[in-house]
Amino acid sequence: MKGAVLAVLLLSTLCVHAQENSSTLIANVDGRTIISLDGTWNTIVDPYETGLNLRVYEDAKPKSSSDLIEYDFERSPKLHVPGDWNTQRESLLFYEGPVWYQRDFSYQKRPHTRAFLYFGAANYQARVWFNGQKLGEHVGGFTPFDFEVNDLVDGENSVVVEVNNTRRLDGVPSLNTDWWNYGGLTRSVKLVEVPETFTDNYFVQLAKGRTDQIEAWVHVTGPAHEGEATIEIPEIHLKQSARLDDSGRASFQFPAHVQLWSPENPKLYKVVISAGGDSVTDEIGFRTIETRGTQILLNGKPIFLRGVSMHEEAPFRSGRAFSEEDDRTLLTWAKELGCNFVRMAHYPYNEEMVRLADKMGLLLWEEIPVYWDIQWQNPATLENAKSQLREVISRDHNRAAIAIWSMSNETPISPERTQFIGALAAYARQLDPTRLIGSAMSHIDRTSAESRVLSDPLGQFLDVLGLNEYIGWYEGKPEDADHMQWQFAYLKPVIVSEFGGGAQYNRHGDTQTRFTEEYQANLYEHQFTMLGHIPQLAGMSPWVLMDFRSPRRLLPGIQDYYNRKGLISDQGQRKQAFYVLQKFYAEKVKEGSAVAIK
Ligand code: GCB
Repeated sequence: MKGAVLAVLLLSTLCVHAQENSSTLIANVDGRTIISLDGTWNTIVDPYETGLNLRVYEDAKPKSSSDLIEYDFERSPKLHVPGDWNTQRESLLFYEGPVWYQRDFSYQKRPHTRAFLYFGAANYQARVWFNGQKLGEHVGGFTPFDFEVNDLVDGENSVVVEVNNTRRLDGVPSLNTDWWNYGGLTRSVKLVEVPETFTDNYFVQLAKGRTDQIEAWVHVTGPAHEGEATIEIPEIHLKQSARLDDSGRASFQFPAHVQLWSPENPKLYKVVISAGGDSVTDEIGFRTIETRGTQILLNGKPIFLRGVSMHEEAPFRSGRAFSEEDDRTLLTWAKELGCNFVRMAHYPYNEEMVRLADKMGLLLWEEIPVYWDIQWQNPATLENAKSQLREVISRDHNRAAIAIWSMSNETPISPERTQFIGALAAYARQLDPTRLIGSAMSHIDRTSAESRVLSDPLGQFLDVLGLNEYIGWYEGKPEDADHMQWQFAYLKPVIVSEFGGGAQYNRHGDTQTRFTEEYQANLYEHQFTMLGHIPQLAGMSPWVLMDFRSPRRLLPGIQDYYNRKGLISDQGQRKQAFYVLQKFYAEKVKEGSAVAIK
């Protein structure tokens, strides 16, 4: 009983600290002086969350042999950061609960600088202590967060993080997902050093619908946030300054004659942002993205999005992808398919992957994990979804690759749901008025055997309608697609954001035998016939690039806890459908250039 009371008291004080210490989220951390805290961390698996009572965050050592300390980070097993714990230790494959991470590092604060502890992501909830002091907490498994550690830095430092991937009914996502709930410090951890007054974020993009005008803002934080901020693009001899207002924000609007970014010419410019003594450099591409009627326009011209959906899953070894090699392998496969577009389902991926898409010329759909059913009526759940949205937009809003912010995936229709996602869409537009807003929808009216209507009222808030449909897999036979007619309640561009079927690599049979490569390839062919009958179609992203782990996929010998709808196996083997889609996209490119020539 005493223990329980203590735990409650302790928890309430911890919560207060969390709010006190919340701080600015630094954009472009790799443009800063950083000390990488990646590598080996000591870890304590703590299924009953005993560590809180034991105060493991103090990382104490017994001073004498009579001292009772019932944990020892140094002698505990290790895990690599970044990385999920599930695929690093066999006993943790299905583990959901708290794990304590600890590591030491040397760092002495330098005069006139500030230091922030920055986490690329921790799934799902993290509580952070620095030299025994609580810094704060973060909820949401796929977005970055940081804490200022200035006054706590002390030469030899100890960081303790409790990461808890317990699924929560009120969470985003909630209890049920078709992907693995990889826990841990899944992305890099860094100590970021910045001047006392510094630019924490900036937005430098073409004005909506203008290919000759940049609209920008710069935000400066710190004791001396006055004077001017400057944006320079040396390659075009451009230098513009603007006054910082009382809140440390400067707004810009100026003409700029730039080579436009596109998948064919992913041109990036070096951009230098300075204010006071601080300066940070980025690489930014310039392009416009809009809709006109049922078309998507890139740089004012219609574009068909030849896409593929994917997960942030590591090729060859499974687990959460995090390395340059993982990212490059996945995006290179998309390129090899002939894609100019990737749907990053169902949550924000690592920043490096988005930056790589910028360089490789792939347009992106980036999504937050508002997936299936969540607590639409819970204000805290909405706040949670909003902060995940804010964090990803603030991280990636300078990437030319990002074309679409997706609010959600396959949410069941109800007034509360529509209001919830409507609020998210409005918030996204306020944070970034330049991107398109989308969502993947799957609740469809069957008006007859051969006609389907997408009338989800969510459509009113969107620029592009995402349609997920599984004709030939969850519904009917692949051939049923041939005569299917689609109608849409909103005259907006449609992206068929998912279709597909399962196939185990090298499993063969006739086109009617489930889980064979032949079945999957045939399904794709019939889908193409159907897609040809959708006049509003502006793009597609079939499900899915590579097989991925999912606890919902139980069929032994075939699924073995993998969703097998990949065009490529988890071991990198291309299935027949890969080549079928590749051929289809090659034809699309030919058609596109024929139209352009006419
Ligand atoms: C869907 C979901 C996706 C699943 C997929 C499937 O509709 O959006 O997350 O993995 O279907 O394979 O069932």
